[in-house]
Amino acid sequence: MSARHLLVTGGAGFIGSAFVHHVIERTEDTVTVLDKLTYAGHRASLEDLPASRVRLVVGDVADAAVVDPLVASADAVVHFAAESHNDNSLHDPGPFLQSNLIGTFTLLEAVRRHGTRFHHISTDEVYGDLALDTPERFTEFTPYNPSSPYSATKAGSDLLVRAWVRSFGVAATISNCSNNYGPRQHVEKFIPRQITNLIDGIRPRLYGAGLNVRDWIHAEDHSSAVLRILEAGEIGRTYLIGADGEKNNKQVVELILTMMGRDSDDYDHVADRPGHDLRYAIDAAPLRDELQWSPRFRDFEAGLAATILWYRENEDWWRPQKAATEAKYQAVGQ
Ligand code: NAD
Ligand code: TDX
Repeated sequence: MSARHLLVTGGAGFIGSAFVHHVIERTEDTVTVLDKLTYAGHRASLEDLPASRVRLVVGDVADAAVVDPLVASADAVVHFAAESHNDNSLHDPGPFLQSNLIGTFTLLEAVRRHGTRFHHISTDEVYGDLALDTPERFTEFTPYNPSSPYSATKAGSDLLVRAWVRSFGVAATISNCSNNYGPRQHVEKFIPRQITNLIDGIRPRLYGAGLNVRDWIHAEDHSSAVLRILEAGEIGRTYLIGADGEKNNKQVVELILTMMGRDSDDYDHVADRPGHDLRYAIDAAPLRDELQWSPRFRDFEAGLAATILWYRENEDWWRPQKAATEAKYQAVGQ
């Protein structure tokens, strides 16, 4: 495939930056990142990439004047930018409506004007949750049933994309991925929070009983799936991305503790998240069978060990956010 120019929104965030690294390693493409650099965006996450192939534009996806010329000069748009943390959405939902709904709408209008290929990044949380101990998993046909303000705005953004495909013929695909882990994830999220707590001598914090199940996938595998969909996905389709990584939170915290040389019961139970989804699980068969995608990180413990090492070796990256993040949690008993 010949070199393209990609517009990657949210490319200074956790998964967006993993995707930009993946594209630079695996293709000849050039990339413009459009990122507002909110509390979750890090310039440093793009620092080691070649300036001749990656440029960062600091701006808001909900600002049509910024978005329009960037879309006009791109061959395809990959839309990661969003407010992404459930707990934040429970305390202050406003920014989620603005970035996730108005931001997606603004991009859709631009790709409609310019006839640009669009890929929308979404989450399995749009489907609500599943019971524990059933074989049931989410598929592209599972009805939408979001639980939190965050997942409701992601569900709304997916529906906008579907409507723009059907009503205006926009050339879009959607992917709904399960929980990501890996380097450069904000310390507000479960795995990096517990790793950096342990580095700081703070006991890990488990919401409720810790029996909630998440289906973990490495951010690099999410990235390879998105690239594959961009290259070979069917326009109008929704693809679910997952790597058969179901684990409950208690198991994950115990693994982190053991890997970091502590007793596996050296953690505290704290207040549960209101409306806390019980279980997510993805059936990624169409992605594997139709697009021949498969994950590279099949061993969760090995991926987790590498992630722990990354946080140990990159304290400069996460330290500036740590105290304020913990203070926010402490204020609500978590
Ligand atoms: P993140 O919070 O680490 O990064 C989000 C990025 O978007 C940040 O760089 C931020 O500055 C930027 N951003 C936010 N609002 C913006 C705006 N209005 N304009 C421009 N930039 C803006 O999030 P993440 O975990 O990397 O998630 C990226 C995407 O993947 C999101 O759409 C999220 O819903 C989706 N997703 C995440 C997961 C997960 O496990 N983290 C799983 C499935 C899907
Ligand atoms: O300190 C904690 N203790 C704890 O038990 C934190 C921060 C979380 N948890 C629990 C809540 C969840 O069951 O761990 C699980 C994972 O929590 P998060 O990292 O906040 O992720 P989650 O709410 O599952 O959502 C993530 O996956 C889907 C991403 O943040 C979303 O952006 C994505 O859409």
